[in-house]
Amino acid sequence: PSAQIGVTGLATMGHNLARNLARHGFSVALHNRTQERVDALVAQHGDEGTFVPVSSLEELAAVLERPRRVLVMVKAGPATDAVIDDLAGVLEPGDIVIDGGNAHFADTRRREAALKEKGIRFFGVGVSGGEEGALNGPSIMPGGDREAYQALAPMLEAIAAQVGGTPCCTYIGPDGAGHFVKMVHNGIEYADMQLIAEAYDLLRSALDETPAQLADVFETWNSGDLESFLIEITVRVLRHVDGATGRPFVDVVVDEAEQKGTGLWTVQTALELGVPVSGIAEAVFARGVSSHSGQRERARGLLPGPAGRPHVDDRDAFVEDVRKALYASKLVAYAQGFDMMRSANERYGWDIDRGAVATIWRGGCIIRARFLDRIREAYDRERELPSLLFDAYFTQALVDGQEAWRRVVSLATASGVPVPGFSSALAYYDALRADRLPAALIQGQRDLFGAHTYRRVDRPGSFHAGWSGDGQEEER
Ligand code: 2AM
Repeated sequence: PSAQIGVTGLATMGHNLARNLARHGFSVALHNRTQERVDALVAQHGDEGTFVPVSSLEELAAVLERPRRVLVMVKAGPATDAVIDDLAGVLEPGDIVIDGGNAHFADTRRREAALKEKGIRFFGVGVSGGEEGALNGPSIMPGGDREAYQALAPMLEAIAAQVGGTPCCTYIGPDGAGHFVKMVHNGIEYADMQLIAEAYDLLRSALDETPAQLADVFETWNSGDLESFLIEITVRVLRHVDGATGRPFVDVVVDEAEQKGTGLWTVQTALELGVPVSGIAEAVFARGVSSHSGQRERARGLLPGPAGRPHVDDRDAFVEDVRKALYASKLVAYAQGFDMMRSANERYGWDIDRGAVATIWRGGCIIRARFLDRIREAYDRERELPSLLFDAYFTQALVDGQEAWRRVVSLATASGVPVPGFSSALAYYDALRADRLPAALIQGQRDLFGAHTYRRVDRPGSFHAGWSGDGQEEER
């Protein structure tokens, strides 16, 4: 028997991707460290396509068509390194190893370089959409050698989600570019979730309405610019009633948000690249604050704030203000995330096409949304657009929304409702558009205590002011 692709690592994601491949007519060799997973897949789903079970990596290499293609779906980290090492021992130059796990892009860059020395072509592939997506169509972000991609494209594009006949999979760039884009996707997801949560919190604080009633608000929003998977599931969560108590589900869940670390990676990377991703960072920090239960407990009885609900005269106008504030803040968060890709292109010599990324995020992944069509159009209009905020469509949304955004942040702040996502997005917006920033003062401070020099508005050069001595400015 022979197979067109092998999958090693048949836990949920590997299992479902293997089935997805088989359902699309590809013959799939199945391997797993413990044989039971192979046998179980064949027993339960063997009729869905052509599976070739194998019991060693040697056997896997023997049954695969050349160049061999092996999708590695084992635990991220040392396990992935171990399996890649073992594979390198049984593969030949020209073969392709694909890591479809949640690897850090720096690890992918390292692995790609190491395998290249052996002539093995390594792909780091971001796969978004969870279990369900893996089986029925994820968003796929492949990074690696462009020529090798030709040998993968038919398979990856077939199993990806499809939107209007376009697969949610496209070549992203060399080495770590695919996993980088997946990481940014997750960072944006953190920001989007935080902003939706702030909108809910404001509505809940200001209006005398139940979560189920507020679900109707989000449902209405879901028929406009905000239409997205995340708003859709927000409606479902808010409508959900706890079986045991009959209370709204959101009220029985402990309000401490957990995280697995991709938000952290995004922010760490952004700091290194020097890209201000305040929206993503605030979202990561907000989860952190929520989890500091000890400090929250003590603060609750100690630190004062305004009493009572935020005061709202016109309920419908307020709801519309919150919608606009959410949209504007979301726009900032996405603009910041896409800015990371621009910066990574410079740093790593990639050529990530941001319009193409928006296109493949329209389906299969967690942040899939109507909004991504607008982003794709923005990059169609100007491929090297420096910020999404400068695209005519989005600028208009900010013209229409900025007053509402300010009212919402003001009301929240005055009433003591925390809106770190909304307010930091607005601060970023105002900093970008400011005539003068107090950075000039900071430059003066730096020059005074450390002779770090400053530039002048009226002539070129670097200068150091005469803070001591004769007070004469000198050019440095
Ligand atoms: P297992 O079924 O034998 O545990 C997710 O944990 C997947 O990664 C599983 O398929 C698991 O195999 C595999 N895995 C984890 N650590 C591994 C390792 N060191 N070598 C090979 N496979 C590993």
